[in-house]
Amino acid sequence: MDQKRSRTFSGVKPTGHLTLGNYLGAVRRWVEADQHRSDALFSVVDLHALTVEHDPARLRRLSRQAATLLLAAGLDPALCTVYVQSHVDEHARLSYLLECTATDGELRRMIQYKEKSVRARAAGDGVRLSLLTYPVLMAADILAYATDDVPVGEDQRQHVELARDLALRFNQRYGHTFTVPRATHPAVAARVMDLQDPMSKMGKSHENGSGIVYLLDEPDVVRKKVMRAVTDSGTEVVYDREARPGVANLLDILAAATDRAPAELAGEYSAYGALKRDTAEAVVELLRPVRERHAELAADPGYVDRVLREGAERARGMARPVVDRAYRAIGLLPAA
Ligand code: AQP
Repeated sequence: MDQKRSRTFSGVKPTGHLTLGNYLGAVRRWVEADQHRSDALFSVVDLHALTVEHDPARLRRLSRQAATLLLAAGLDPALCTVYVQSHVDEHARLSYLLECTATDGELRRMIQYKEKSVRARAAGDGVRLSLLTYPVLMAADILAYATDDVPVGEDQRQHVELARDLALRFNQRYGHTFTVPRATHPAVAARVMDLQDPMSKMGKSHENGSGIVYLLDEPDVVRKKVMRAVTDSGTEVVYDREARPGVANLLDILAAATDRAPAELAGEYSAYGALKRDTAEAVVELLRPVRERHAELAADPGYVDRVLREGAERARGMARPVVDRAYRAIGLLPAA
């Protein structure tokens, strides 16, 4: 008997240029595994980029660039659905119902809210209400597609947990409506750290880019950033994320780029210099085809537009019945 293919949803927010962290933690698995083995949707989640100070023209540019990079990395519109979140109204439609399911307390506990609200206040900016509520929108992104698997980096674990909790609560109160999703993480490099500050995640919206490898960085820029990575005091190459976070981060990156195990690689190096050199070259080679394909696709914006238009149509068709079902279940009168 035919088994139903599982459903995958994940996304990337256009708050900056995509990074090596996005690639190793998420995008590469979408390309190599998820789009082949499941019914998969990948979205440029642009509404999430509105939760902090933003420039409209830059947001438009970054949204297009992110979509182009997803295709350049190897997402194939014949295998999966690639689209922009704001092109599909169902996300925002469902989000409100989930706001009526979530509690103020559970949103205030979100680590990203705590960290980013401190940052916004320190910069003298107001804290947008959407910074508090966007994990509910993310839950809507996931639940609208009856998603089984959410392939994400480690930093998104808490948000996917919230989506699970909301699905279970809604189902319990109003009858079975949503599939309960689960997060999946890569075995290695689920949390790539900033090369200049190995205690912080490599994040695309961070202001100082010297510890961040962007997917579109030129090879020499990648080499420079990796060679200047902060390592730990000591000279021995050992894999210990707690005691030697800088070296462990390089080992994670090299391991992910070469499909090896970080602890095993550690045994092959006796000095930081050689480890940095090999890591730099491995990253340059890993990103080379993505950069090259991006240049080709960026020269053909009509193709990217078409993919996004068709993707949004497909996505709408998948989300609408689920969201309509939720509207009925919660007690809203169907339009005659
Ligand atoms: N450093 C990382 N290591 C592993 N995975 C990562 N991801 C992000 N950074 C790393 C994963 O990439 C997917 C898309 O991420 P995102 O666009 O939601 O977040 P971001 O790149 O971290 O962007 P920001 O704006 O800089 O976010 P904050 O401010 O939250 O750091 C996700 O699957 C994510 O896990």
